[in-house]
Amino acid sequence: TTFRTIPTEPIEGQKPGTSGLRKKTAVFQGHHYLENFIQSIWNGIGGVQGKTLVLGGDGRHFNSQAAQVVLRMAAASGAKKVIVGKRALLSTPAASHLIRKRGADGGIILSASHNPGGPNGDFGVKFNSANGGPASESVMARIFDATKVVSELHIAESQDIGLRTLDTLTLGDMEIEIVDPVTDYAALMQELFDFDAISGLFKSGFRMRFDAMHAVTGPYARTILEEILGAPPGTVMNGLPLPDFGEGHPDPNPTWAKQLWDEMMSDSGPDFGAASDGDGDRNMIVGRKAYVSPSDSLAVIAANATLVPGYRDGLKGVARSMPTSQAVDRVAARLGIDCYETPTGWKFFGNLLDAGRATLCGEESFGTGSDHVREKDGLWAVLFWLNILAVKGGSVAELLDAHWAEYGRNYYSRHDYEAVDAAAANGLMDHVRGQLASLPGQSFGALTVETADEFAYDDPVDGSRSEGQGLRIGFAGGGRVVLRLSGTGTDGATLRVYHEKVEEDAARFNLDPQEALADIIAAAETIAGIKARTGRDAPDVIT
Ligand code: VG1
Ligand code: CO
Repeated sequence: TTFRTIPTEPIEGQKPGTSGLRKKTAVFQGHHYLENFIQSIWNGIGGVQGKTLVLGGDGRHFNSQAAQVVLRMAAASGAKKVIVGKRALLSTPAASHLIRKRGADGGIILSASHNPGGPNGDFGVKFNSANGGPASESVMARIFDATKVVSELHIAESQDIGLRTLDTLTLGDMEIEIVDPVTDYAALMQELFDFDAISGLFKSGFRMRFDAMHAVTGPYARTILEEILGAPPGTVMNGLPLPDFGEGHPDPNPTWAKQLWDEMMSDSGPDFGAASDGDGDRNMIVGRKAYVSPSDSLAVIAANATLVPGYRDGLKGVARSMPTSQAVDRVAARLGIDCYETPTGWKFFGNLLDAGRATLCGEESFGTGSDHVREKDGLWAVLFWLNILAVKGGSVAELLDAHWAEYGRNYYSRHDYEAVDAAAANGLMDHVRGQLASLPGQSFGALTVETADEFAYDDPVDGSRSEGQGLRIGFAGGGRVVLRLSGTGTDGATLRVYHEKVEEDAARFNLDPQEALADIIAAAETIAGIKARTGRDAPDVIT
């Protein structure tokens, strides 16, 4: 094998966001774009000489070609071994598990997650550390610094490596082990959950639909739900991974998982519905005519965790991202365990999980997970719900009602304004930032502002500080508005406005969240001037 050193020049804008580097596919296919970034990862982490890496992706357009580049560049920089999923596929949680199980030094996940794929869609590269989780902010900063000075690429000259059969190959001195992407992950799920109880549930006639959205979870869901747990064939819909996700937007929410949503909202719908995103780390949970907001899902899982074998001994603590509703806080208070509030993005949970301070984590953006891996995990959350329902009996709606009766309901909704002019979005944030000092004490209708600040996080484990993590406005009675700009979009800016309101009156537990939150939504508009500044009458996506 010949190794070549190729001169290159830094490419501007290779700054990783909330979850790795995400750009239009065509940008990633540009001259040296991917190569520069991969080389910068190696350079930023002090090289890959002698290291073992895990590699896989969500199967989107350019996944296979990009995987070949990573293999050639790992070999040329002296990596000892790369463990790669067959056909270069691995869901994000499966990659996280594989890194941990094999004691690898890290991993590359080729994914733009919930963003659309295809030649006109998005591509992405994530780097995970030896704990299996997204690399910390400081590691990502070193990688970004490396992109600014990268001057040469090291790459092996070789034919494409065949990744279609389980095998162990070599490229130069580097070993390449091709593994089944599903096997180890399915075994982990079997350790955590009561598979007998869940298969009993399916035997009893319980009907489920799982929408894999033509993304990576198709093979995982078919193996686990249909083959191992005995759910009837056809339980998994859109189960064939496609490079463009069937021209869909692989984001499991009521807007993009419309087909599943419509089935679940019908009187004759299945008992239980779920969906996952491009790379398998998100989940949407929905019962017959009963949508479970991701924040509520986290709270319900926390409240019922000891019903599940892997969590029988209880939770060490819980953590949620700042914009996630405070429903889980009430459960933590009742359980007498700590509840941490972190910035958006899974990388902030890693230290809490590693230090044994938190067992469960969640985000309002359809992300739930635990210390079984270091990523959010879509199918894990689905199995958690199935396990709870199998033990408790009853419907999703009944489970939710019982939860609210016990803890109260945190009404919650996120409004997204996508592809907004970046200057206008920054102007809006500045406009709100400028009011933070004067907002407390002001009233908007019946609401009075109690607190207003820009969220900064002090990591209790390593002492690092992360500033500028979202503007938050707290009202008397526990209501909140949070505003932040997305770190995963690839078109202009995406404004996210998060609304929350606490309801303790049982007679008001079954309102439409948009109605229940109307005064909070109106206050956000008055404070931020969203319509005028974005030029939009309404959000693009409401979750
Ligand atoms: C979004 C979500 C965030 C999530 C991130 C990655 O980030 O809001 O909660 O961690 O996506 O998820 P942002 O910066 O666009 O709000 V995934 O499944 O796209 O890796
Ligand atoms: Co994802």
